[in-house]
Amino acid sequence: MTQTLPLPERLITAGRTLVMGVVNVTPDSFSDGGEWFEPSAAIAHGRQLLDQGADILDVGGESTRPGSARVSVEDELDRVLPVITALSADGAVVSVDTTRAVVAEQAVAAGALIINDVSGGLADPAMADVVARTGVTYVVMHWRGHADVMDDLEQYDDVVLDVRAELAQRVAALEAAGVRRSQLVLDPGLGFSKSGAANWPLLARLDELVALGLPVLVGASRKRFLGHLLAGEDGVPVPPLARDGATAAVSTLAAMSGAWCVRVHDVRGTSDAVRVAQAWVDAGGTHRPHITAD
Ligand code: PMM
Repeated sequence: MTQTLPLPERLITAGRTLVMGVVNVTPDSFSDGGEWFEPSAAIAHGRQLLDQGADILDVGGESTRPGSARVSVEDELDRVLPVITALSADGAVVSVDTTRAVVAEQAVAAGALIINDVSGGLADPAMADVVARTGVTYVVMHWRGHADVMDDLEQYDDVVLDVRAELAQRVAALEAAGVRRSQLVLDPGLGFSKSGAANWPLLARLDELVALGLPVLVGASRKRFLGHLLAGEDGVPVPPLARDGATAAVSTLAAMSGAWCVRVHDVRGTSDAVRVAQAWVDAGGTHRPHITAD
């Protein structure tokens, strides 16, 4: 049986890995903090990302930067709703990056077609019900705790097997709560309770996650482990804006490994990267299937 997410036809039939462009409406995101904080600037930024080839726009109002404090529900709603309303009205496929059920529900009412929950439903017990009732696509990311504690929750026996098992548990719990399997997308949660080295096996063995039979989203963009990889002899990580080449390289390899979608800040580079990967595959290069599953 082929799985089809509840998304517009043009995304289902794209025939390549999709590109999700990040629209952070926050004053303190780790990689583009504050640049698009005003709703009007965030809306303009979203439109620019669409022009650059984004298939999905991911609108978030709460920073997940390691160590950051939570924002209030009211502030989060004030940040994301005007942006989601405007971009959805343009015809964009919008996802809301939130761990809160009330924010997710209002975002869907404002036009969001995807709930992107970095906690995979663990942060808010009411989330599963919102996902079940709205019937939208739901990104289940691997997560062990909020930003203030996540760096202390990094113990794994085998990071790939542990992340896969914990995601499978989330899928079972969500299905038991009435969520349909065909709504679900999995995400290894790069950088979330994972130190630099732990991120590489999750990428190199992405096929083990893809083998669970659900679409997989990869969010490597500008993350710390790429900054460390590119550090000079002094060992100082390169800054977030200098990580876009590495991000595009990860996008290419993730696409070749069966990723359904990649979440990035620099849409232009990754939009090119996923097209290169698809041309390679179309010309007979080795690949693993994306989107569809048995
Ligand atoms: N990473 C961040 C935020 N949201 N969502 C998903 N599904 N996967 C991720 O890896 C992810 C995410 C943190 O990055 P940002 O501060 O640049 O948005």
